[in-house]
Amino acid sequence: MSGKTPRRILVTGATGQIGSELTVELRKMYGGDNVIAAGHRRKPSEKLAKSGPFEYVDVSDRDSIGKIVEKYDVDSIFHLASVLSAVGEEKPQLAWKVNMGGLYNVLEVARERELTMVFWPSSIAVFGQEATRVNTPQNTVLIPRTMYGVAKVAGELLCNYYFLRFGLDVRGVRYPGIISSETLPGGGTTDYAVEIFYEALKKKQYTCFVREDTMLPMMYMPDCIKAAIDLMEADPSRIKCRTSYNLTGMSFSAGELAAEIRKHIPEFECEYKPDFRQKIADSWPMSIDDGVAREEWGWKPTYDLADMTKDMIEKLTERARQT
Ligand code: AKB
Repeated sequence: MSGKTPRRILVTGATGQIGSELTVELRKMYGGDNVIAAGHRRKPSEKLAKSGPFEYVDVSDRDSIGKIVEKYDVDSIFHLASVLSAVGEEKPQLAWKVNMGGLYNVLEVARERELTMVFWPSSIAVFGQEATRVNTPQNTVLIPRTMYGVAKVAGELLCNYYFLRFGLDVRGVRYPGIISSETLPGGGTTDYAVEIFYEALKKKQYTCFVREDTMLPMMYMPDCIKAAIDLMEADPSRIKCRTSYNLTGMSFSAGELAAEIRKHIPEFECEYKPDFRQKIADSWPMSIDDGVAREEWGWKPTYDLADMTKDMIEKLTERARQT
């Protein structure tokens, strides 16, 4: 294995929920010019555009990735571009093309050009109804019923293959739902856990698209970023799992989240009108056992439900004051 650290990084999906914040953090660590942000359709935010290079890349077109890798002499890729679970159920063909095709293209570019490292996020969507839903272990049956989950399982196996067969230093985590204050998620099943904050502050009311008792694993963005960076910085000898590591920050039901928000906004009311996303949520774990990540590379989340809620409300309130 290389054992080398990244020097010049390409981030795909840089305008997305995770990418927009991870890129800025990586630029602080490696220097603005050494982290190339790549998006597809969405325009970059001012922060992203001003802090370093930005390029449009279609991950389903291998040449489009190869050209940028060549142009900037990239040696590592954080490949975040992805169609999320809810949109993936509406457009399964697109989800396969972007999620599976995109990953394959990134791994091929990395293999051909002998890149140093690849980071790729998997998801709790790899699990299906056959897996234990409470404290779901690292190694269990993976029979997802969404196209998003199917592509994540196939992607995990592909990453492991590129590591074993070509020695590519590829690392991944199974992210739970991510809660963030900078960029809204788009098209996921866990999006309600972000939308609820915006609506609570704006309208004091939210109609949630999953049942009140729906419990899912979640994580606050600072922990999400810390996980990606800690994993990529870990000595390769500590990374025993090359599919993807289970990871979690906290677990709560939609009703518990609403109750926590009500501690800050007492007039807030939440009603529950489940739609097609309920079925997806019901097939995912309620909580995750991330003991292997903790043991092998020292994973430890910082935020629980109370800390995250307080921080989200402070950040969004401050932003509203400034605009
Ligand atoms: C989604 O809801 O699709 C994502 C995920 C859990 O992977 N947030």
